[in-house]
Amino acid sequence: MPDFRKDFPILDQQVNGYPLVYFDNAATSQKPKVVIDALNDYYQTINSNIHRGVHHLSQLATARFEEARRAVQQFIHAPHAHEVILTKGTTESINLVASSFCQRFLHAGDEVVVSEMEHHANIVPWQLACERHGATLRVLPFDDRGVLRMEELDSLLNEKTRIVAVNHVSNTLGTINPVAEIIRKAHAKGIPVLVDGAQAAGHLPIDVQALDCDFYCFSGHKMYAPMGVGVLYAKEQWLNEMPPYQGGGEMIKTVTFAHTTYNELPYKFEAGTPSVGDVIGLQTAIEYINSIGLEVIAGREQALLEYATQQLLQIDGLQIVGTAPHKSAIISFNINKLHPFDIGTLIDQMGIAVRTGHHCSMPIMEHFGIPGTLRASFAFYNTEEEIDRLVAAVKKAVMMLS
Ligand code: 7TS
Repeated sequence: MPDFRKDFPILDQQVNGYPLVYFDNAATSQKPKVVIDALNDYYQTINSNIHRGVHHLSQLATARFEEARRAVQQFIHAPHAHEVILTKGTTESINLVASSFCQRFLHAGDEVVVSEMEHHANIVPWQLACERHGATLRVLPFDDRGVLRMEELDSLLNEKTRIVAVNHVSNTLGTINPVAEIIRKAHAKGIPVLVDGAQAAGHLPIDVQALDCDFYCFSGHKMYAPMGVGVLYAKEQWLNEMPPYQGGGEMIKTVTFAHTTYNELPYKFEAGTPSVGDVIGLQTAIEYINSIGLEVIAGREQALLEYATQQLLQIDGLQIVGTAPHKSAIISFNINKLHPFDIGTLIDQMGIAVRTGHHCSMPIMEHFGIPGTLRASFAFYNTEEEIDRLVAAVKKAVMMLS
């Protein structure tokens, strides 16, 4: 196995006198040097606004931007490049659909279905839309392992349901959800489905045609790309029927004070100057992932998940929150009644970065009747030795707090 760690300069540092152990990859992944270099190159050689200039740099930047869009298209197996809308991130992608799709298709008395294990970014935009249009939010529950209660989906989907929005992988429970089955069931009733792929992109292969999803959203920064760029894939048919999300430059064809006509896809949904350098960085991240191979990344992460699960369960009183049979490399846990924040603070003193709290999924905390969890989330560049250090540090923290 090659030493992937050397690709990530940030990992080689001390925190509080210890070598850094970075286990907060579900919040954001670290960036390989090739991505950092791509940003530098962009700003040092071709930085320019795109789609508007006749001049040399603008043409180069525009070409690179559109090349990056095609790289994303291939990465998710989208039929057309104009079905790839470049956004700021998952949150913006979901808000775009919740705003624009609902403006056209959601009416008083209608329903929107989400699951009980969504990130707030896949709850609140739908609540806002439901409030605006007089619709109701319905919830597909999960069981105590963190597995969706699929048997309840059929009765939840009815003639009032306008859209289903569900995550591919839960950022808190780690559950990999049966999104293909959800899509099949929804489509059988003529209902479109949005998939929040924030925790799937860069970890699982994504094929939007095989899934047949209507919308797929993800963030670059969780898959080794810079912050500030994300993706909304949407079927052309929906994008044509949806009104624009934001108004401004680039999204128009003609403007008069009496009447404005809109640009073609994808530009109709890309108002204003995009984060060009970050988009190019996203392409570099995709090339980096492809150079390693998603199957290698996924295999490494599954091995880390198994090892960490076994080792953590050796700790007295430790309970894993989220024990679905199909999981991504995310482990939420609690120890007796100790507060996650206290343990997280103590192990930070030993150089270990984990997340504590509700992880922007308060309904999951409510389900289990807990204020929060500790969450260790792994990337392929993490190691078994780092997991050993986590286990030792948690044991030490528990002793100090007990
Ligand atoms: N959906 C899921 C499933 C997520 O995990 C996140 C971010 C988002 C949406 C929002 O993504 P953003 O890039 O637009 O912010 N999740 C986390 C996390 O687990 N810890 O910090 C951010």
